[in-house]
Amino acid sequence: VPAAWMAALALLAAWTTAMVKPGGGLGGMFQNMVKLGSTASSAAVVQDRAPSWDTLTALLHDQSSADERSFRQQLHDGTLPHASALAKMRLFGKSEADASRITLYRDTAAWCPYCEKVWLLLEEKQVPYMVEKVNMNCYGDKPAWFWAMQPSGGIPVAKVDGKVIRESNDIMMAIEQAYPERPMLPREDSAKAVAVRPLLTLERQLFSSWFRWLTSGMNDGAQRHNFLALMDEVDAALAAQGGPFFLGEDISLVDCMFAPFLERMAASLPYYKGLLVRTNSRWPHVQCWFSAMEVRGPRCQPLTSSTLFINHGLRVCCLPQER
Ligand SMILES: N[C@@H](CCC(=O)N[C@@H](CS)C(=O)NCC(=O)O)C(=O)O
Repeated sequence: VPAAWMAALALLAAWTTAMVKPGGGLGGMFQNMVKLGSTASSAAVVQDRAPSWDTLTALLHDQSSADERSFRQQLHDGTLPHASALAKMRLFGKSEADASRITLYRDTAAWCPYCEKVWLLLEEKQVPYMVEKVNMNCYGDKPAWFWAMQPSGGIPVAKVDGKVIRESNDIMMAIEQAYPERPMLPREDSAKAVAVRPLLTLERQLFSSWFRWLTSGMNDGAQRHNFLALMDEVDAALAAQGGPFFLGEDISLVDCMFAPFLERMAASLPYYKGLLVRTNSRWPHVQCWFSAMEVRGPRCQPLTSSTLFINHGLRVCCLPQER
């Protein structure tokens, strides 16, 4: 153990000694740290002087601006006028009983793109819902109740009208069926309906090509070429429907499926591969799509994550650590 660390532990031990009470048990972290320093093996009790959650809540309240307090109140009440990854309940003018029809189990840090696409759909359709958060493997453990519900540990999971659904696409379809108001897919007998399946296939192809390229240093030229060709297809698909969205002038479930991934491509590729996506003149329809998604405004704010936030998430969860 370095000398500086030992000195720090000795200081900590001295400090805790001032608060020692004989006869009781030491609590968690201090106990371990004091034992580590091995100077306080006789210590019995460290009084927990940490402020309580209630005290911290009161402190936060006192030191917040009126705007911050209002934000937290609306967040708590499920009445924020815009989407927030912090929200645990969203009402859209409905009751808590309405919201309890759907619980979305998503990741605490809001990094998972599959959770995000379900979230975008709920926000865009203004379906009231509840949220439970669990950690991703890359930064934490999941609670036992989650493993019992989802043996693979994968997210997202949703409970829709009491039924547990464990795949993001199935969750989206279940939401679409349970809430036919504000439809996000064209009617099955319409001309646009035939475009949906090929677009969803294209989205998966684009995702695979991006992810392979991003996470491997092999065949960089070929991988780049493959990604560019698929982006050309995406741009052509947007043009074919007249834009700005994938099925034309209205946002749809297809946009919700593409958004988390295009957002991550636009954040990561300039940084890791020197390729602009958001502003690349080779893909003018993709540019229009990004602009249209960005002005969805308070109903749905899909593309507001910062580049730094996205790249940090990708680095922690997906990229080889030595990069
Ligand atoms: N097939 C799944 C794939 C979802 C997926 O890959 N989720 C990742 C997170 S982005 C996951 O479950 N990872 C486990 C974890 O990190 O805890 C779906 O579409 O729902």
